Amino acid sequence: MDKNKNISLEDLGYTSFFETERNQLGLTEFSVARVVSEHKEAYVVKNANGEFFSKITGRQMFEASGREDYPAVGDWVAITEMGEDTAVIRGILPRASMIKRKYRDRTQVIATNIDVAFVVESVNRDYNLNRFERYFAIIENGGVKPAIILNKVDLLSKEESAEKIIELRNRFPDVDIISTSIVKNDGLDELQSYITKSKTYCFLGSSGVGKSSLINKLLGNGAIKTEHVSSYSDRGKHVTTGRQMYFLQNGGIVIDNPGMREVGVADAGQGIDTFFDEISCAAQRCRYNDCTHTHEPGCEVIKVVKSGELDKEKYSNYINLKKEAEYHEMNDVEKREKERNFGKFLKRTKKELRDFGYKN
Ligand SMILES: Nc1nc2c(ncn2[C@@H]2O[C@H](COP(=O)(O)OP(=O)(O)O)[C@@H](O)[C@H]2O)c(=O)[nH]1
Ligand SMILES: [Mg+2]
Ligand SMILES: [Zn+2]
Repeated sequence: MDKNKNISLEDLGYTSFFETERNQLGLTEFSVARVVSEHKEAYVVKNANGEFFSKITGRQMFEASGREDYPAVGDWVAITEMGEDTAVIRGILPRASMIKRKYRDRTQVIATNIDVAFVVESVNRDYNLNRFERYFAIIENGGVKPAIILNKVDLLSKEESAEKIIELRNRFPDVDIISTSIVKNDGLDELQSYITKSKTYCFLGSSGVGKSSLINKLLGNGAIKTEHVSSYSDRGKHVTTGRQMYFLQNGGIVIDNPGMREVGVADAGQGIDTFFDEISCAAQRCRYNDCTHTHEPGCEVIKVVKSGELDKEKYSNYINLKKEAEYHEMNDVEKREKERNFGKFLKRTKKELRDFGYKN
């Protein structure tokens, strides 16, 4: 813990944005610290005085109405230091950005106050362009800049990986792409120099794509350091969520995440439109205001797909993501109505099929 004694709040990502908020909220009597890891009902927070094992106050827990009201990795919190390494969290400073996803009907905050989110995919297992877009939707929705890391390029020939990169460039012309291999040490310098001092970078992607391996390489000293987490283990069982912030030699701040199987875009309707801006632009010229861009006459979106200006895959993924977000936006009555209609539709179809002589 002592090794970080000289670190300043700015080194941890503190900016005038947070200072202004802190003053406006009258929190100047408290110290501020950044949440570096999340455990069961507890957090490790860090500031110039060191790291503190912290819990939130009962009152704050009482006031929290949803998951978003609890601290998350990346948050700036007002604390009361209770001793050399324990503290009480009094409140969360407003967030400059927040990445969240819908998971089993709940909203989960993945990380906050992020500058850039790297979406990592490896070239081998279930490589999928649509998944990138799913991540971009929640990233844009949170006010964060997305970037792509294409990892494990050692598993492809030079030609194959060049082809993959061209495909990515065509599909995502506005997103930075870095291709890497921890086996051949490819692209690691590029990644290192992409990361700048006092900015925060979040690594997202499925389990096994190499997020932790890449962060280990960036840390440059072997295994991911977890000693500050385990040093608290004598205080009871504090299960980590696996989200953890690391500080690089060059001053960059990175957050590792456990792999995610599902990336629900339910709350990210706005993010979908922002990311697919060429579609939203065309959509403004559609004949009908409530155009779903699937079958309507005078639909400008369908027109750009037909003309080849817009990638067909990209279009169909957009429609799918929008449907998913809209379904979640519907209230329960509407959902039941929709399901009932679908049930009727199935019944009708089955009857029609029977009338045609089908058995089922
Ligand atoms: N061939 C190859 N394997 C890699 C590369 N990066 C990571 N791996 C391996 O992929 C597996 C999963 O890596 P890990 O960092 O734990 O993935 P995470 O779940 O995204 O954190 C490990 O066995 C790594 O050694 C790479 O660039 N090339
Ligand atoms: Mg990992
Ligand atoms: Zn339309």
